[in-house]
Amino acid sequence: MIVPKPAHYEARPGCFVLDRRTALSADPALGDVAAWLRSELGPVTGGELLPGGPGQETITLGLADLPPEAYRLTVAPGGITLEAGSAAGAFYGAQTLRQLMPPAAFRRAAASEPLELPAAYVEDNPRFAWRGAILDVARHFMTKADVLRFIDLMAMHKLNVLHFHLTDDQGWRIEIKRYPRLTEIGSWREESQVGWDGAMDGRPHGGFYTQDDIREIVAYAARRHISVVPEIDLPGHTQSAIAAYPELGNLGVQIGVRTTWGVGVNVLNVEDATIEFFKNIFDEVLELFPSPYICVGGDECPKDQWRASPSAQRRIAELGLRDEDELQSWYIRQFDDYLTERGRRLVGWDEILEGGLASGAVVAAWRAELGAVAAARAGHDVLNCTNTSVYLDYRQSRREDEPTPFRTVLSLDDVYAFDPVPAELRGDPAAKHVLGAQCGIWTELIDSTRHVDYMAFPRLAAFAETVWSAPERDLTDFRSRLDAHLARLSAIGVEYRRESGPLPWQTRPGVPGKPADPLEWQAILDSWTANIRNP
Ligand code: TNX
Repeated sequence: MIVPKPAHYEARPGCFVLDRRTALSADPALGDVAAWLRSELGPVTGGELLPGGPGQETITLGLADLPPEAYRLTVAPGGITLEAGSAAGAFYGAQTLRQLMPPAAFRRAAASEPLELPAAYVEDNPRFAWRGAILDVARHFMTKADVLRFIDLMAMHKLNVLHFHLTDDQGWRIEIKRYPRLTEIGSWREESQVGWDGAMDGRPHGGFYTQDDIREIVAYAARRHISVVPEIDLPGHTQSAIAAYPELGNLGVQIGVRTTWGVGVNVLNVEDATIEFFKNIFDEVLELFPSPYICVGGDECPKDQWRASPSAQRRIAELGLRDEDELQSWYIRQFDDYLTERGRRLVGWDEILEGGLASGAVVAAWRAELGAVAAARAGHDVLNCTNTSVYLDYRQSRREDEPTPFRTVLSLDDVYAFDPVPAELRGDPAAKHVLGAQCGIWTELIDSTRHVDYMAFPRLAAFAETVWSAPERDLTDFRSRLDAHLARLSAIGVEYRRESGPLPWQTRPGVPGKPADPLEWQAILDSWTANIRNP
């Protein structure tokens, strides 16, 4: 019934009936969790869930000597007891408690049926400390309200890190006071590519979060025990910044915010002033995001412009570097030093391994499982973001009526089969470097929250189980629990993908998809293998 599957679940006789007279009392240290439960359940029960008197049926929240994210939940006919190692554990226990209720408990209105919870005893503790989702709001902007809704959905699945991809070639989404043109110019593009045959939609797209919006998102997430790791991608994926401040680029000419997808050639130049500029950006970013981890991207930086640039070549000579790859590595190190001095840890995509890296850096490994294996063996902490297992922008089936398909098929069952510890590392002491995993919602082809729902659910539920639950997999058991879970998602209003019947999905009929060509895909994987194995 519960997703992700708890470590231990035991059904017991009888049930607890939640109604408007139910009381709630909590250890003062768990006040926020109690407030969250009251705000979620109040509209459903019609009651206030205040601390009760003797004899009143009560939900009791308390602390116990358990690991911080662990909890113990006892549901009995006469009362509910939730004990946890910390507020985080209590929050996860409260999520489980909610899942013991009927789907009507996920609506924001009084339930018309009695809210019966089957008596049970649950013990739970996550397998990994880092349970993330990457949300790309750069390719397509997502409103603040939709981001908050997504955070709630993450919390429901016991995920605890939002990797917030805030900047890319196609849009700059975070207000930086010192450089207002980043959002004035960089947050809008003239139009967007819609499929893979060169068609454009002919209408502007944009949006950004003010610093107050960001503070709100961070605080909202924190109350749900989710930390927000911002990503300011560099030195590639920066065309929107270069459009706003052409002096950051290599060409010295005015270019626009990018309107097409794929890896862009317009990358930052290597001037001191440019590095200073981005450090100034990070000064503001660090003020907004208390996370100890800050992502500087580092992925997909084509070196063409550096090869052609006299000043980049001068820099290579001055620093005695071998080539442009070492220049990229030097670039990342500037930000590694900057972040380390400020007590933060750099996170970067696995390309940052090429050319050497400071040991405190965390590698977000995305290129098949190769990146994760290489990073862990090199002694770096790893976030496993294996694209072939957990990139939820990839198509879900070969059906003709799927939305514009992208890359290879990644079905619900494929995601469920993922293990954050790559097969090659099992039994290897380097496996301890795997902090956890992150699923990816990249939005080149996902232009609305409805579409995010369709791509993320229910695959995100399968992903959540891979990071929270024990490594053993039982697909039949997962799928039977998922049936109950889909009823909850429906009650919330999540437009998840259904496996049968017509796919309710066609925002843009007639956009041809690019068929996933297995040979082309294999060629990409082969080139990564060559790069990662022999850097
Ligand atoms: C690769 S993941 C990218 C993203 C794309 C994604 C599409 C990574 C470091 N780079 O820029 O959006 O593939 O699946």
